[in-house]
Amino acid sequence: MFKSGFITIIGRPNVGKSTLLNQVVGQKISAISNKPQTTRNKITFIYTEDDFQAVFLDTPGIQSPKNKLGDYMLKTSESTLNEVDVITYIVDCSPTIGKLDSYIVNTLKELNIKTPIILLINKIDEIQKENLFELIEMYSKLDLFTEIIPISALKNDGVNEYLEALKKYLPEGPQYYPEDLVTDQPEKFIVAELIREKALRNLSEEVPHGIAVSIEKMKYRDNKEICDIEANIYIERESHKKIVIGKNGDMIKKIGTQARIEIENLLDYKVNLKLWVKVEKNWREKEIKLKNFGYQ
Ligand code: GDP
Ligand code: MG
Ligand code: K
Repeated sequence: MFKSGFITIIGRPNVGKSTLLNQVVGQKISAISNKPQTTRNKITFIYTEDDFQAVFLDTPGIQSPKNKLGDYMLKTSESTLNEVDVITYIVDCSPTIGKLDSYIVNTLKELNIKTPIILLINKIDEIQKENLFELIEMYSKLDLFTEIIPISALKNDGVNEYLEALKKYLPEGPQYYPEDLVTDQPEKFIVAELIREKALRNLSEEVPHGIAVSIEKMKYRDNKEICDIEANIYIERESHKKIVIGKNGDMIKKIGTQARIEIENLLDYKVNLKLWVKVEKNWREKEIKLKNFGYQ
């Protein structure tokens, strides 16, 4: 019997959702950084074994909506909860349940969701065993989860147990995607995510989330193993331009080099990457921009 189905991953920013998904599909697709809001829209990852296929939606972290982007992120997360076969809720090893997690827990309770919820307690590489038992007890008391599995997404610890559990709760179903496909996102989008990740990683807190990347050109040269890519990095303030470009262009070069290496790995092509920095005030507030950037 073949099993298949859709899984949504929820959790507040930075608990390790993207890291887990990348670990599962074994390829870097979703942008990972230590800044929240790195993941802006639904990304589909596909994991296939002989007898099951799991299709994951990497949703943005749930948070209280502050502007249109936040609002959009919130809606995407909640709307998927009732349509999927399994909900995976990730928390980290914080000793108490914080504000955002309380909000998520309450939302799940209020919506009275019938979907099985697997709780993953992530980053167990950062705590002692004794503390882990206390955490498991604290979460069991909520009486909300079908399974509670401690993992370290980073160290690939417990990820197989998670996949086994998933398989249990997936219904009988068809293989939706070819077995060698790991994502249904267009290449351009993945390339933009990689560049955005490198930008976020290298820039200090001064240029937080007011960054978007659009791929202006992506073209494979005929008969040559080179792909020419041109991308714009959008920032919100003129004053940020200096920071992103850096002294003598050092910062933008660093971002470009790091991104190029990963894109080359991903595409298996030599890449000629050109980056430009553009100021676009308040792009977060403009629905139209969200559409342009492919967020809707
Ligand atoms: P997301 O916002 O939930 O998608 O979180 P990310 O996957 O982007 O991870 C946020 C940060 O947590 C990154 O710096 C990761 O390297 C780190 N992280 C993720 N999983 C683990 C883990 O199992 N252990 C530790 N120590 N760090 C982790
Ligand atoms: Mg993420
Ligand atoms: K993140």
